[in-house]
Amino acid sequence: MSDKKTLSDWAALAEREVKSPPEALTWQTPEGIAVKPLYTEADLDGAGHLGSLPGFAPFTRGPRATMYAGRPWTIRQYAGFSTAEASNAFYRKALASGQQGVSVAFDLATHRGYDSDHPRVVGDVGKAGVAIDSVEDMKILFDGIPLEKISVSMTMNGAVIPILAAFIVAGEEQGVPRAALSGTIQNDILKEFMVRNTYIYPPEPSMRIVADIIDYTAREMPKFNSISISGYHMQEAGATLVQELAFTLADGREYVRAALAKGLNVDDFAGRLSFFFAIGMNFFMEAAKLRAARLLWARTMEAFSPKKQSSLMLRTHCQTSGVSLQEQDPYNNIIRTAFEAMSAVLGGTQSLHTNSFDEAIALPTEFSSRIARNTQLILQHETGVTRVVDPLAGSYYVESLTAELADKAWALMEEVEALGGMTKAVADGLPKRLIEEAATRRQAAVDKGEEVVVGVNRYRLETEDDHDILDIDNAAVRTAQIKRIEETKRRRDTAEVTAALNALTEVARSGKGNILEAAVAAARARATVGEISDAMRAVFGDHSAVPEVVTDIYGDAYRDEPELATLSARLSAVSRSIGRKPKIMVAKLGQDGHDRGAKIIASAFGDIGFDVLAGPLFQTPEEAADMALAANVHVVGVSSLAAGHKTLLPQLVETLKARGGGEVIVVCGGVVPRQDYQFLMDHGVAAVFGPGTNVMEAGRAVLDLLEGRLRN
Ligand code: DCA
Repeated sequence: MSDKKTLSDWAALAEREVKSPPEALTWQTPEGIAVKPLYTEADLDGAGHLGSLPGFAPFTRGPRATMYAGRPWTIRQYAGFSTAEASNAFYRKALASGQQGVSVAFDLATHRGYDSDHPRVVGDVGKAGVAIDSVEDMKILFDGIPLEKISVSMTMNGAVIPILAAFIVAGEEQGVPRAALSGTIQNDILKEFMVRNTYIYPPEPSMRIVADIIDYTAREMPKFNSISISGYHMQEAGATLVQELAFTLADGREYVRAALAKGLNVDDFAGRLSFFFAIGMNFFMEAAKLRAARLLWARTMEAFSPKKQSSLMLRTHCQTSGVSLQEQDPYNNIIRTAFEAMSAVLGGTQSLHTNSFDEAIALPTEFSSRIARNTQLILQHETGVTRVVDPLAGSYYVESLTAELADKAWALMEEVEALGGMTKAVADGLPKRLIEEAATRRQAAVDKGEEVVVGVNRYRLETEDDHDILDIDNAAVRTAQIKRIEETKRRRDTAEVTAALNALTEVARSGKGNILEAAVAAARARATVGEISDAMRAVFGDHSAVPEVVTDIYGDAYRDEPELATLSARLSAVSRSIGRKPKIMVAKLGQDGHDRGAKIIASAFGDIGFDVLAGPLFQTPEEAADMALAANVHVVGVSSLAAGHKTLLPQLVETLKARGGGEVIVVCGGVVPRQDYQFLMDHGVAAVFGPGTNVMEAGRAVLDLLEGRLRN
């Protein structure tokens, strides 16, 4: 019995097993990849990337020859909350327990270049990250952490200049010259305009800032990675893996061009460009994505004719997916994160953050952080995955996925090139639109149960247990920060500060000199983050985006479903009794720029038949109330993802009442812990939609409220 079986033999056998041709088992992924139930050698025909070795271009199999066998990836947990003191204590404890690098999460006030005493950021200070106002805070943040040994990553894009400047000065004052500082600054502004929204200035001056940082670090900080070109937030905003791959690498290409335009030599900076990807639940495809990313980056960089091999090398950090975390049955998140971490490691990441299981609802507690960290320690020490380089190589499926992802992403990168590069594509809105369409499509698939999420749309618990969450006393943090700002300002030499800030403004205005260099002098003189940001604002101005909403994606997915027809009929009845379509304003308050949820709601509610007004980002409660009243809306739906809800929602309700809008129904959705629902209801919020809410259900609930108002 040695006759060799063919694929047709297999197909016949498969058909007998499942009673339909095996093609029926093909899975169409959101990337447009048809994943078949079986891969064989035949699938590798034409896959040109095979046969390379790790450590050599194009680095598909990994940037280092020995990979984790020589040195495992860096366990780098992203963290930061409340004050510099509290975050410092957290880092020191984490480092003592096995963490290997630091990664700082800043609060949204800092991200957007506001000091903690600014009236626009009352609800944001210390909430979703640590509040940093000057070098004084930065020194406390790294107190007792030897900056010549521990590499520090800082997720900062908007206020990247004052933050990096403060870090450099904190190093200096710790006795570590900047040349010895190792770490990474995110400094990736293009994806901010696309998805994350923590920008400050318009795209053009923002690109100059990126290039100035690359220039400065190339000259002065040889161990520091000048940028972390990030796809993470694209996937979080709903991008497919092909979109994440293509737009991230296209962003990278744009930064290379910006640095070259400054007159830099490609080999002087390319080796210090780094990347950052999300790792979601599509296990093999995520690993293949990292392999494809390295392959494509080498191809992209070859066009710039570098001499050094390291200029072609893609090195990356990864973070497990935040959107894959669920509020319902949250211990499932530990399992999700472990699989995602394994996938990142099989893909060959250099550094990894594993999410804590409670991050779908609040900042991680010490307990949940420990489990997240231990997930990586167990991977490194107990599973044996570190022993062999790129163990998935040669898998028919994974190699085929690597090739297919690379081809599709390259085609999308070419589309971006045809538009004139990523800055132009971003201005044109193409990436944002494609990502928002993909996000809305996915939401409809989850709501309809086509995509199973355990504990959410299947196997849901009858009752959910309460879990401890970390709640920050935002008012206390703000008071402490304001006190330190006042002290810092009292002690400094005002004339020196003014001169340094004026010099910075002049560098920004004239286009001559390096912005970061000028900012380091200002930070040293104890100018605050807000003052340094304002010194550039004076020349560059603020960027403001016009919210756009995609249409007909959610509605199309539900077109043949009776649910939509029932809802639309109810909506028409309400419209008839009030003489117009019910109008809802979807609002974002404070500095929270996470707008995936708001965009999906605006888009889906529009498709259901509501008259939708999409509010701009960064409104104060007062501004949102004024806009809602001027537009005569029936409902304001606030989307809150950055923990500002307990401060901002009550202010909105109060302002509406005070200005004659007591009738307006206020609802809230997003990352709101159950523990806070009653507080919000007590402060006039009519309904709260937590994570995992089905949009159709939210639509029904809002109609219930409207009908209730009509009856009374
Ligand atoms: N054998 C010998 N040396 C090795 C090996 C090996 N197998 N693997 C790594 N190394 C070396 C590296 O060359 C590097 O030294 P170098 O900087 O002098 O070249 C050092 O060990 C550290 O390794 P690396 O892989 O660079 O890991 P990290 O320092 O953790 O940097 C990177 C990872 C992605 C490049 C960085 O940008 C980063 O940490 N990003 C984090 C971004 C982040 O946290 N974002 C928050 C959301």
